[in-house]
Amino acid sequence: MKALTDCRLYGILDLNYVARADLERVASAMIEGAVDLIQLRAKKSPVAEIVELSGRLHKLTAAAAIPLIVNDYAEVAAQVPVEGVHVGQDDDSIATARAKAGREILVGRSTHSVEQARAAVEEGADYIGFGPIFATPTKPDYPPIGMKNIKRVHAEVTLPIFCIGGIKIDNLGEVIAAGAKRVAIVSGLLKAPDIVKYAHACKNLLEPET
Ligand code: TZP
Ligand code: MG
Repeated sequence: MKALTDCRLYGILDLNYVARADLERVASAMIEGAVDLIQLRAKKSPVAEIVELSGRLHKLTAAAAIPLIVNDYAEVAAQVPVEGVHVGQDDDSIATARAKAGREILVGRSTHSVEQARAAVEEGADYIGFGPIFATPTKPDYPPIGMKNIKRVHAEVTLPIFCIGGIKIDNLGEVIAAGAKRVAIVSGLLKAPDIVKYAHACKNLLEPET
């Protein structure tokens, strides 16, 4: 399984953008495009459905040695051999997420400020999301935090940091120039006419890490 520290491009499969029937096709395209880890984000689905969908996805991600992370519901990790869960500021604590999974998993935390990023370290997160960098229809209620603190968060937090929110191939160069080493992309990837090409292009900008 790919180590988190080797991951630069985080692809998020959000069911607001992908039909359930297309899940495997889109995940395969992400994998072919060299996405390093994948999250299933299914905000409107009951846990039983997330269990079912993550089980389907895990067959593909495991074959490609790519970690699969489930958004919000750590209890899914007790039923499906996903590699991790991702929790937001209003979700379970890191400790609760680990307890619900009942086994060793990766736990990621969404953060929206340098202070929250530092708190996530204190709490024992394995990685953080940092954003939204730009305004995004995927998370419309969160004000964008901009690029100004990207350097600072990297100076103060040594966990893997995935900048997120409104990141597209067209602004990825700027985000990297502002200090980002890793990014998570939802709509940019999922709405791309050719996901494989789009992912490869993003990955090429992110590597090699210095
Ligand atoms: N957390 C902060 S911004 C965001 C999440 C889940 C959504 C990012 O989506 P997109 O479509 O890549 O802007
Ligand atoms: Mg959440």
